[in-house]
Amino acid sequence: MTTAIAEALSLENSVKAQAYGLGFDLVGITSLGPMEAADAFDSWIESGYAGEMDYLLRGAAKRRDSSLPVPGATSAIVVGLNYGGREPSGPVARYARGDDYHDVMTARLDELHRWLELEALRPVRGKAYVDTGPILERDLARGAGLGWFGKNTNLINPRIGSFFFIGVLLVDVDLAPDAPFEADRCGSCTRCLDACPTDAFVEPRVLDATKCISYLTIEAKGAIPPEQREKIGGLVYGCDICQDVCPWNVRFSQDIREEPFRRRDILDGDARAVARRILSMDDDSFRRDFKGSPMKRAKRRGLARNAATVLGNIGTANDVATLVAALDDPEPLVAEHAAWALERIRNGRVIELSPRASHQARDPGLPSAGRPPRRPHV
Ligand code: B12
Ligand code: SF4
Ligand code: SF4
Repeated sequence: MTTAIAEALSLENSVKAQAYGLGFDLVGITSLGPMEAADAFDSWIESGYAGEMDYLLRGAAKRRDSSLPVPGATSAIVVGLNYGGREPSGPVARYARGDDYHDVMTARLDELHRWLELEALRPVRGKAYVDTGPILERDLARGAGLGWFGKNTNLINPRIGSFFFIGVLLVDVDLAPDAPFEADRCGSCTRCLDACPTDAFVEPRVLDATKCISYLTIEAKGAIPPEQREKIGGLVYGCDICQDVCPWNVRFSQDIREEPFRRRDILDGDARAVARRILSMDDDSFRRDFKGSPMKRAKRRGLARNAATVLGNIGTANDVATLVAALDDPEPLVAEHAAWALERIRNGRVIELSPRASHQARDPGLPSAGRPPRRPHV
């Protein structure tokens, strides 16, 4: 058999063909062991950039060495799945507008695992991870040749940009690794660093997550620090700004091809419409409308907090009634952010006054500048 034919029939190539057949856009293989980014991860944690994401600390030893999460595993099959960078930007980051990517991708990686067992004719010890375990996924993906670390910290692939999820299947099968992606294709560009509204990059490839809007609107559980609220602008959940400006995305972003990632109807409309809808939800409607959505992570209280913040930034007098009702939210966190938003509108952020809105703005129950908010008189 010639080398070319042997290569074509190799297990590695069959694995890749199978993964592409399952719908993944990128596939590569890397070997497990100490991670190249281990030191960078340690100093990132020590600097406090992880904020309250304690789960990152708990699995730290395994993150430093990818052979530890699954005893006996020697290889990682790393995949990328495009989630549609060509979709217009909006109040909810693209990755979170449809069904939960963890579910979509884990099911396919499990299928790949079962296929590999049939192919290997033996039980294969392994586990699928999609943002669900103690591994440095971007580092593994770079090792498997999927792309380079952009200065915005995202993994960028020269063919599809950075709007893709990473998934990993760790297996106890020795697979020949692909060449790592060594080049840095950012060059002298600094667009992402310059565009970040919260100045969250300490230096290229180092993100102070505690300043990142994605962290503030998804991971942070308590109040958004008042000095950060204004910078959140119209973003209700997550942030795509440092990816939107990236020339690799401007040029190579893809359309959505996966139906599950299409935007849910509940997220139709502009930022004010989405924020008003979310702020008016009770626990039951939240559970119904966000069933199977990654946005569930923030819980109703987190999402309502974000929605109130957004209305404080871009709301008009037409949003006052929704905010006043939120002063009675069972969650004090939400009520406090609604009061902050009302105060902002009251203090001159009122942009336009429809006849109805001016009536609402005269509501004696509205908080006025310099005074704590009062409940509306019923
Ligand atoms: C914690 C986390 C976050 C945190 C922190 C993000 C961060 N940059 O660290 C927050 C909540 C802010 C976040 C936000 C987002 N996240 Co996130 N997140 C994670 C998670 C769970 C862990 C990441 C982690 O370990 N961070 C710690 C730092 C140290 O590592 P890192 O950024 O991964 O790697 C960098 C360092 O190692 C550094 N480095 C390596 N060697 C060296 C050497 C030197 C000298 C230096 C200076 C640096 C350096 O470069 C790497 C890349 O920049 C991963 C899933 C996973 N298990 O890996 C998803 C993950 C990284 N997130 C993802 C996504 C999609 C997002 C968002 C785009 C979502 C959104 N639209 O809101 C944003 C992007 C914000 C951004 N600019 O990074 C994807 C990224 C896909 C991709 N193509 O890169 C992942 C991989 C999830 C997934 N399975 O798809 N996320
Ligand atoms: S996701 Fe938004 S806030 Fe976070 S680093 Fe990128 S631009 Fe800045
Ligand atoms: S915007 Fe420029 S510097 Fe930032 S990740 Fe993209 S190419 Fe790199």
